[in-house]
Amino acid sequence: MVNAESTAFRAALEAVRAVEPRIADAIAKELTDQRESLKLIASENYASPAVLLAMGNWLSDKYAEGTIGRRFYAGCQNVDTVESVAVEHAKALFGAPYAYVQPHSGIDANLVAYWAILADRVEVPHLRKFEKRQVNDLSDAEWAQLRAAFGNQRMLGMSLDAGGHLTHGFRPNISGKMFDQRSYGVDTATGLIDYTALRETAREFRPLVIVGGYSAYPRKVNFATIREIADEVGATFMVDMAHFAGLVAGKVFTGDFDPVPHAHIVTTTTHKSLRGPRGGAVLAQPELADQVDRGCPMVLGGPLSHVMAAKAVAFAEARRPEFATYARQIVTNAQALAEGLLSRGVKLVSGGTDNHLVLLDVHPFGLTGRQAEQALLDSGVVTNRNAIPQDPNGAWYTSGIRIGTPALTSRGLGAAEMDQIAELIHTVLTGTAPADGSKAKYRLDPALADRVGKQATELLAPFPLYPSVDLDEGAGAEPTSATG
Ligand code: DSN
Repeated sequence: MVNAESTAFRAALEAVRAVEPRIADAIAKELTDQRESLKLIASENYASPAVLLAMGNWLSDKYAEGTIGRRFYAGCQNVDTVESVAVEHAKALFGAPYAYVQPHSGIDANLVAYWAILADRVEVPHLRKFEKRQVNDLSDAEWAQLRAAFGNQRMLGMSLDAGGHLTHGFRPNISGKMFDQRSYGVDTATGLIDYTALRETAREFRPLVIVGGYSAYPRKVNFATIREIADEVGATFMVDMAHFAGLVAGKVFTGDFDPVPHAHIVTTTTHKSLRGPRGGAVLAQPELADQVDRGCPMVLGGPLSHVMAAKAVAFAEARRPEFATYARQIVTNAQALAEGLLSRGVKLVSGGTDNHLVLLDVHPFGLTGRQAEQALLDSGVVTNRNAIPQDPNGAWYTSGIRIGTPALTSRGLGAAEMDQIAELIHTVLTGTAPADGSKAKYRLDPALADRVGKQATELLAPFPLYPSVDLDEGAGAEPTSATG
């Protein structure tokens, strides 16, 4: 007998194939590729079949701009139910007084939060002068004028090379245009956040907003300390917990390391360590709730009601005790991976990890991050390059490789497999050499890459991905885990 999940996905693909077979094929191929890939990208995961299936339906057909019970469209009663259930789960999961589950992504969540903070703290005059211009056409001087109109507001965020995110006030992102930004970073000797320097910068710079959180910092953050600094200088404290939301939900980060009781406002994505659908969310203290509620249509387009349904399912899953076990295992695995790399002589930023990610410094191998990333990919190991503190190779070529354990932990891999993965990574990095004086080209013996690729496949074999989903002939196994 074919199980229900296989039946559901097969039926969906059949319906798609009848209209555009290339799309059905690409969807099916993505499952094959994900199953075969040793996925170490720190920001990716595998959502459960229940989460995935909650998205493929007619909730997508409904416009629901506005908020629960106060929409710009009629007939939103079912969207109200979906959004209310998602909010109820999010509040309970994170112990937050208020939750907003409409953001389509982490960037959207951050923009909602920034506008909420500005609206709460600053009188924003009408920007008639710039109305007809494309924002990208404005010169730096004009941006400075715009900021002056906003009250020349300042943001203090973690520097990109220390692990901060583009949306924390950096040039290529709108946040770097909206705010006059300054960065805090890490102590060069330890690789840990320098809270003393952060405090000094905050005292001198007097930011409106301090942003905590990161996308490539391998340690826990003391949010109680940063809140104390924010209070001292009168800043609003925002935390972007996109990367580690699963560790907060799973109660790995508690007390001073849980951002929710310490920050005025917390943003997140729902698809990384939290293992939900691709999307975002905002948690806030009550004084900011009214402004965050205006996120759509102030900042966001119509809510993706089908994705909010999937968020509700994912939050419900994360409230189960097994999710806490999963979250702890993510960290156990990251620490095992770090140990395995350190014992083979690989240099790690900060010398280890407290969370879901490990940041390798590949400079001692004579490689850039870009060369290392591509050589690993050739060998079936999927990672991404990342800047490291004071990176001599900049943000494009970089000197780091960021690896994370949320996805492989979802598949069921444990500490023993992490040590084997460390061996594979070390083998590839020692077997790769730069070529032609280039920061991108490299030499890697194809036989070595092939051998490592086969070992990666063997390593994954006992841990099938979505075992309950069989798109072909077989029946598929009965669901046994979050990924089915
Ligand atoms: N793209 C995400 C990451 O990989 O960290 C953050 O936006």
